[in-house]
Amino acid sequence: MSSPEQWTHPEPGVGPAATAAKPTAEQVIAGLRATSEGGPELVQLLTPEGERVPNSQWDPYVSDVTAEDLRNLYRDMVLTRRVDREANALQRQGQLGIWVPLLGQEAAQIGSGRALKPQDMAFPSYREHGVAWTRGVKPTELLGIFRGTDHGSWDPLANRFHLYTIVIGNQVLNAAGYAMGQRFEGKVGDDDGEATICYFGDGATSQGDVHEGFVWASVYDAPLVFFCQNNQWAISEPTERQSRLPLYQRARGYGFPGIRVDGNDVLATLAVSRWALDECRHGNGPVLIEAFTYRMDAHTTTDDPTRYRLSDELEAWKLKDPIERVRVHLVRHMDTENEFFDQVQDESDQLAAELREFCQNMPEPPPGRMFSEVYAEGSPVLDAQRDAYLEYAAGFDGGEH
Ligand SMILES: Cc1ncc(C[n+]2csc(CCOP(=O)(O)OP(=O)(O)O)c2C)c(N)n1
Ligand SMILES: [Mg+2]
Repeated sequence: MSSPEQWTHPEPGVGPAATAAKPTAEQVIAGLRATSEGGPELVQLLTPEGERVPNSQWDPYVSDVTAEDLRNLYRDMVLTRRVDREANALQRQGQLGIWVPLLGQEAAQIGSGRALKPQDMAFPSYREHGVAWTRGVKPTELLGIFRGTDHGSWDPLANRFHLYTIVIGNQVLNAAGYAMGQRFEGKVGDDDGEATICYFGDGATSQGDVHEGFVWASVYDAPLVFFCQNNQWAISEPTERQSRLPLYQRARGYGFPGIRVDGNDVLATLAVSRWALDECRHGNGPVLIEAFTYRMDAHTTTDDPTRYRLSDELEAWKLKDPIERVRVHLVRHMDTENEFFDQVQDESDQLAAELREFCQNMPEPPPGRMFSEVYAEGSPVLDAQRDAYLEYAAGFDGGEH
């Protein structure tokens, strides 16, 4: 009989084939528990206890990071978390239709987002509020999507940050096409080259779109960093239901490098993302990064994770909190005083107050907007539908319902 270990990560030629083994209940639980371990291949520069791990391969990519820079990364993560918590509360108060929490994924998003250069392009899924922050998208600009009043109110080209994509994995095709364009237009090849980064989840790796994106990007050497945030869950499905191999190892089958980084370590994520983006901008793409992290809250505000996962798993991951380890490191090793932490706290209070104020006073969109904002130009059929709808809507009090 295969051991739980073999069942979870079978090696070729060792033990029975994974597909032939029917797991026992104990093996299933052992497999689920394996989610808390990143394995020996995990790149980590800052331990959960806030200690720096020297690493000759990856240190050069963050050797320029000063205490001031690390404080800024800390600030980015705290503000991002605060926006997330506030928006979550606003949904509970009926101000938003739904919210998608990023709690726990701050380091994966800030580390990779801050590795981007201004000319790079990013394609998010729907949880990338931290990456949005690094691309200069205002937190208030995210709210319309979750209130159901728009599909995102930022300019994707100006921010170099595409609109959110709810259809799982679809943005991987968009990003592959975009990155192929960067290649065809000669925008790769040196330090000033362009690169694209595409965010998706562990569950998305089971989608055909992601496979197709991997194939196209690979055979056209597209400058594309596939950034998979393995937060261990796809709603209620654990990663063990997506793959028999650690996800980063899938890259090998497509012919490009794959690497697993501690997604709760902002420094390691920054280092690995800088390397991957650099490879891409010099023409050596694509690259797959698996950021090993954990979704500490529900999938969305419509989900109740207590129905499908054990609370001790969450407790174990709390000890690996992405923000706490940086805080400890700053205090112990970088002479950071309480004054700095208080200041970041004040700033986050202010940001939360602004978000609340904005959300509570968001104007209702005019009834005709759904017709004017979808197509570049109208059509006789659409115009007729709009006119009929506006006439119907005008029959109600105030003409708005
Ligand atoms: C094509 C498609 N199928 C199903 C869904 C429903 N759905 C929304 S999120 C989700 C799970 C995604 O999990 P993962 O890729 O791990 O991303 P995470 O939400 O954990 O960030 C599913 C199945 C969808 N949005 N699109
Ligand atoms: Mg997931």
